[in-house]
Formats: sequence, structure tokens, C-alpha cells
Amino acid sequence: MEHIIWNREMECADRETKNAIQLTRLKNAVERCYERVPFYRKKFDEIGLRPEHIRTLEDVRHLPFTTADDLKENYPFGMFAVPKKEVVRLHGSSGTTGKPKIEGYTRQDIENWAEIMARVISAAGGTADDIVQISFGYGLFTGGFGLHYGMEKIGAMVVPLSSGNTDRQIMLMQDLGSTILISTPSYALYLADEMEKKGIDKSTIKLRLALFGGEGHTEEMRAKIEKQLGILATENYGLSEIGGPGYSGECYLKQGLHIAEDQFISEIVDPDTLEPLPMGEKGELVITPLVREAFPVLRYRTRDITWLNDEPCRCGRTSMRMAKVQGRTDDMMVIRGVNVFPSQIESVIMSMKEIEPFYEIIVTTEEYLDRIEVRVEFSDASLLDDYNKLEGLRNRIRHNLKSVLGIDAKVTLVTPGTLPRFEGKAKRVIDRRDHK
Ligand code: DLL
Repeated sequence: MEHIIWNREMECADRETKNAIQLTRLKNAVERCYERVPFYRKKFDEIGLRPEHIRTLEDVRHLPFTTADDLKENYPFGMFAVPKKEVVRLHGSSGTTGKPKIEGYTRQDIENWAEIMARVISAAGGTADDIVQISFGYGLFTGGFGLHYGMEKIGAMVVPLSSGNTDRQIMLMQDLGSTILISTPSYALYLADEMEKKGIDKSTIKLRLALFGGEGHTEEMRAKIEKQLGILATENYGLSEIGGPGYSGECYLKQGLHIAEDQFISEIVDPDTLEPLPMGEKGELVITPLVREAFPVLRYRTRDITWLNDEPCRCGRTSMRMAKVQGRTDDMMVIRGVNVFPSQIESVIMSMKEIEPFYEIIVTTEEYLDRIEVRVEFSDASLLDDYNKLEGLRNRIRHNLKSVLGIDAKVTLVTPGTLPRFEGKAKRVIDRRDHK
């Protein structure tokens, strides 16, 4: 398989060159924010900072942070840096409750977005010969359009199916011979499961590659999907507040997500003290987009936990890489004093053959104590007739969860096919605690 480096000049540049590009662009971005966004001018003035104080890349740490709350308070257009008539597109967070976070793009922003998407896609192994089924929603969510532009840019044939209608997705995948699938990992899992249920032979589909994003997944889940569909699955990451996907993506070697360093400065900070952490240490990812015209945020706190790696990759790219997101600072549950991440539970579930990869986590308060319940489907429907076997399985799951989480979880086994399936991002944690 031929592997294309879309923009060799940027993706393989040496550190000195990249630093020079970043510094020039950072100064511009800071000036732009100060001059055009009253929110930033006020923040700068409060701490006595002026754009000319930013002289080196390290000075980025003097800039104020931006949070999701800042975006909410300035909803919908308060943080735009261009007049509305220069904005050609709005996108926003995929949140289903409350107001979305709205951000905008100028024509140049869309062009810059397509460029970094083309890099992510090429790094994963996508080429002009591919037929690409985009099963991300097209809408305010940035996933559908982002991947769409990148695919068109590299010259692939795009099938903009959007999400949902799984039967039709499978039919078109067979009829058109789609070679790449774009979706959330949860949707790919659902799709693979449906195909298996329908007894569809892998040889009737031509899929070879998937680009997953929009949510995390464990390595165990990736391996399962890759095996079920007979494909290579890579992962890419981004968030609407910084323009959507395109910020980072894995190459075919799957050794961390390559970051578009000419368009973004990345930092890792301690989520409690907000102090920057050294390269390689785990903490909250903070991103400063460098070239965004319509919506130029500074030091955006993503809430996503990861770490960075500055070593060049065997694929030839020198770009800084981020590790797979470990979780969000806000999806860590503290159960009776113990930190629990949903991904730990997913790992246990994926490692057991007797249960399906679909699960739900329910957190409640009972008599002032937090309790966690894991609902999972058993695979073999005939177990229903054998109470002892079912109970044995339930105890094994409980035991495995306890050894990973360090706390006792209630395990409820349900019949195959009864837990919710997801067409977009999964919502697997239901938190019913009085305090959260
Ligand atoms: O999910 C942007 C995107 C679309 C990225 C398609 C990749 C592909 P939002 O809806 O604003 O934007 O949600 C952003 O989703 O802060 C992460 O918590 C999570 N997320 C996105 N990609 C990944 C990933 C898009 N690969 C939020 N791994 C982010 C883990 C991810 N979490």
C-alpha cells in the first residue's frame, strides 16, 4: 500500500522551522483576539497583558485560558472576530441538551480545515482511489462536513450517507463497494454487529479502512471492530470549539495522533493547578488555534486527558503526537472515593468472550453511598435456561471488574440485543446520583 504524506513541507518540518511558523502565527492570533474580540481585550486588560508581550512560544503560558463557560456566556456571536458577512458557515457542539457551542468559519477557515483533514486522511492511508462512506451526521456537528471536505480534497469518491438507517448503509456499502468507513467507533460496532446478525459474508464488502472519531474507544474495542470487519481502524480527534476534526489523527502505524502543529499550539496542564506540565506527562490538553479567522480562541481547555510526544514517527512525519484520549476530566466518576473511568469498564467487558460489547453504566446513590451498576448483554441466548451458568458468568464479570476498578459493582445481565445502540456518539453512562 502506497502511503502519501499530504503536506511533506509541514508534516516533516524540523523543530526550528515549526517554531518559527508557530511564533509568527501566534503573534497574529493574539493580536487578532485583542483587537477584535471584546472578551479577550477585557481579559488582557485585567491582567495588564498586551499583544506585544508575547515574544516567544513559551509566552503562550501568559495568555488567559478559554473555557466552555466563556463560550456559553458569549453565545452565540460574542466571540467572533469577523463581521457576520465574512462568515460562511456555522458549526457547533453535538450536545443534545441546552444551547450548543456555536463557532464560525470564513471561506479561508474552511480551506484551512480541508487541508488538515486531507493530512489526517492521507496519514491513515486514504487515497484518491477510495470510495468513502461518511456515516457521521451532517449538521451542526463538525464530523460529517470536516471529513467530507478532506476526502474531496484528496480526490476520493465521497458517499455522504450521514448517520442512521443501518440497513441502507449496509446495502450501499455492498453495492457501491465502499472502501473507507467514517463513523464513531460505537456506530461501527453496531454496523458490524448487524452485518453479523444478517449473516453477511465479509467477502461481499470491500471495506479496508475506517477513520474513527468523535469519541474515544479502548484498544480492545478497536481490535474487535477491526477483526469483525476485516479492516484497519485509525482514530482522529478534534472538537468544535477549535474548528472540529483535523487537529490530530493517527497514521497507519497507530502510534499516537499526529498534530497539525502549523495550525495549533498544544499544551498539557495540570487540571487542578493549571500549571503547564513537561512533555510526556499526562494532563488536560489545552489548544490554541493559530490560523482561525472567524473564531480564534486562545488556550482552549479541552477537558480531555492525554499526553504529548515529540519524537518523530516511523512513518516519516515529525509532527508532535498526542496519546489516545484517556478520558475527560468530567467523565471520571468518583465512587466511594475511588476514581473510575468508563474506559476501564469497557476494557473488562471487551476482554470477555461470553458477553457482547454493548454496555451501560448506571450510577446511583443508595443510603448516602454511591453505587455503580454495569448492565451488559450475554452472548449465548440459551444461557437464559440455565440459572447456574448465568450466575457463574455474572460473578466472573463482577470479579474482573473488581480487580480493575478496586470497588464492587453490581452486574446485571440482559438478553442480547436489548441495550441501546448508537448511530453517533454513544451515551453509556447514566448518572442518577443526587450529587455529581
Ligand atoms: O467530536 C469533533 C470530531 C468529529 C472529531 C469527528 C473527530 C471526528 P465535538 O462534538 O465538539 O467535536 O466533541 C468534542 O469529543 O472534546 C472529546 O471529548 C471527544 N472526542 C472527539 N474525538 C475523540 C477521540 C467532535 N478520537 C469532544 N477520542 C472532545 C476521544 C474524542 N474523544
